[in-house]
Amino acid sequence: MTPSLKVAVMGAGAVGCYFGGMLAHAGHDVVLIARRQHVMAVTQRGLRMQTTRFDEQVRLTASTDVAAVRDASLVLFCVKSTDTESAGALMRPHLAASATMLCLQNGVDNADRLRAMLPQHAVAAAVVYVATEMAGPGHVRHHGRGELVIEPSGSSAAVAQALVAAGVPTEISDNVRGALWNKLILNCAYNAVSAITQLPYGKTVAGEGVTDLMRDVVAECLAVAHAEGVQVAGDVYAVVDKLAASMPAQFSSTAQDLARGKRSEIDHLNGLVVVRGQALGVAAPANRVLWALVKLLETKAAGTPDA
Ligand code: KPL
Repeated sequence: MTPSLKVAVMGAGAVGCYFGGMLAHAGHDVVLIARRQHVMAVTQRGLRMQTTRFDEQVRLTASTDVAAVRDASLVLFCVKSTDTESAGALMRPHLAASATMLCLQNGVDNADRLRAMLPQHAVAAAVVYVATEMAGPGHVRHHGRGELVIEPSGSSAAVAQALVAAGVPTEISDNVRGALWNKLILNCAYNAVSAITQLPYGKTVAGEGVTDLMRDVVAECLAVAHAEGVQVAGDVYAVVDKLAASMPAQFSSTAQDLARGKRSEIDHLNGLVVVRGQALGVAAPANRVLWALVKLLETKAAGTPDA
């Protein structure tokens, strides 16, 4: 039996609700920091966790007030990559000195950016593989997977033990940078295509020429990673080939953002590869096309002023 943790979830969207909910389901004391509608639903009925293993109303607390991080020994930092600095600044005055931040985010640089905001705190990167979505306020739906790879830090061993006991397969890795790039490449291959077409992965990979496009994206990403001196963990081509089969009904988080008219993380996915490639003299034309099209769709969703 692992000791009960006090956990705060900063940015309780689908990823935060799933992992925070799994810890609450296992008996840990969890508070979700989220928007009003979501907080009201969770306060009234608990969090509905419709997972591949159970469908239950999980009891936990929720607050719109970021000061609710104050008692947490573990903060699951799950905000979008676009909001890392602003969310870090909001949390900073309230955090306990001993709190550990675990960054459950897409992209490769969030933990470094949060560390720069919170130099006195322990911050660890995590690589997240999960298919989830918010089905409505206070209701998270899980379509599959749900494993984490985390960076070694002061409390990683205890955190990993609690996560594993809560049903979240968790590995501590000395090459989290390489694992983050592996995940980034997966996001670069899938997210924009699913967002532009508003199709789930199973349908995107069935499209003519799509797997060839994905291979071009992967090759460019690997060239940029190589130029950066990153040892990309694992066989990325094999991981990319298998993802659609492991979550065929999943829409990428970028697709979910665009469908809700929200700003996506594309600048931190294909956009990051283009920018880093440019700095290192590595061309990334397939990534550039995907990035530019998603940016255009974001602009369209935001509405253009009359000419
Ligand atoms: O991270 C994801 C995302 O959608 O951003 C994957 C793992 C690709 C799952 O959809």
